[in-house]
Amino acid sequence: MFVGLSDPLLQLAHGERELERIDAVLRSSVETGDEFLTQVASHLILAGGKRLRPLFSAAAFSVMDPPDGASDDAIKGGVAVELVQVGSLYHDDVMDEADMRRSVDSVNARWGNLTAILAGDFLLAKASEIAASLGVEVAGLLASTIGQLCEGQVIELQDVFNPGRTMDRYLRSIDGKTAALYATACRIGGIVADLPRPQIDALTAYGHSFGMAFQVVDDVLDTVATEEQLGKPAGHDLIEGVYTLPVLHSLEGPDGAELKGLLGGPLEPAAFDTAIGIVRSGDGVAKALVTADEYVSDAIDAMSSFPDNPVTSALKDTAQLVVEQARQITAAA
Ligand code: GRG
Repeated sequence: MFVGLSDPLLQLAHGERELERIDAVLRSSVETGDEFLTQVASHLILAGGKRLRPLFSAAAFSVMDPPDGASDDAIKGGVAVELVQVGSLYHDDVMDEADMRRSVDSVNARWGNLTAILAGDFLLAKASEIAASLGVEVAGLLASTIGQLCEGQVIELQDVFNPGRTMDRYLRSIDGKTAALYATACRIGGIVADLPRPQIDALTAYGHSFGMAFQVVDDVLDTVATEEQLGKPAGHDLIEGVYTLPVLHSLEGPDGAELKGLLGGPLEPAAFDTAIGIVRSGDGVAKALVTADEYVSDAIDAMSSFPDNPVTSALKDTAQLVVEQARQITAAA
């Protein structure tokens, strides 16, 4: 999913080289004396992933376009963020009993829940170790971000199978579970570049708004995209009782009462087809995409205090692409 979203960052002068550096540090960070733990901890890292968050750390470092690109510390900071991302996916797949991730078996499907939880913990520990090597501020920031991820996930959990879920609680949940990590990826790049505080805050604001747009679009795509496009089963959120923005808008639409009658508990296959049909055919998807557009505008505005250069253009282009891709997939669905 989100094919090509990293392209603007990879097309920068140092982009491909920075991706290679990120991958090398990422792989070596999960090598242990225990062959089995190394295999399990590397599983999703080797399976793929866009590495968007570490690429953001590198780009944030380079926002004034230094000739040599990102420093080793910026790469390490990005790797710490990616390890949190991957660790949270291990845990998320246990919670959701998911079988597939990054188009391969999930860790829990291959080795069981206990191994997946422990390996996820191990990835968080490695992330913390790397963050600590970058100083107290980065270590504290990463720790509080892990806390925000958990808070966002807990808000979501409390609202499972609740058709009365409010948009405010939906937004608070995605703020914690997704936007916080993008904000931190950008912030770490700015911190290790020793940028002035207002610039670090502007990068953080960019990452936060980008992350909000990203998750809204991720939720739209779960509703409209195919299993092949997603690399995991489609309509998963609805099945799991996670009612996201397109569903919440549809509940307020003309077929809202019928949809509400179907939701609130596990769905039989026929009821699932009806429910997802209502969401796809109404204006809930379009309304959610308007919200995503607003966050993209906020992300671009946050970059306005920086000079025009290839790095700032690439960050703005990446934000634009999130919603453009979603509109293309939605139009073709
Ligand atoms: C253990 C840190 C920790 C947290 C526990 C399980 C949990 C609380 C949080 C999970 C939050 C979660 C899974 C959010 C979804 C984030 C998301 C949009 C993932 C997909 O990101 P992409 O599309 O995936 O960037 P790739 O594979 O490219 O990295």
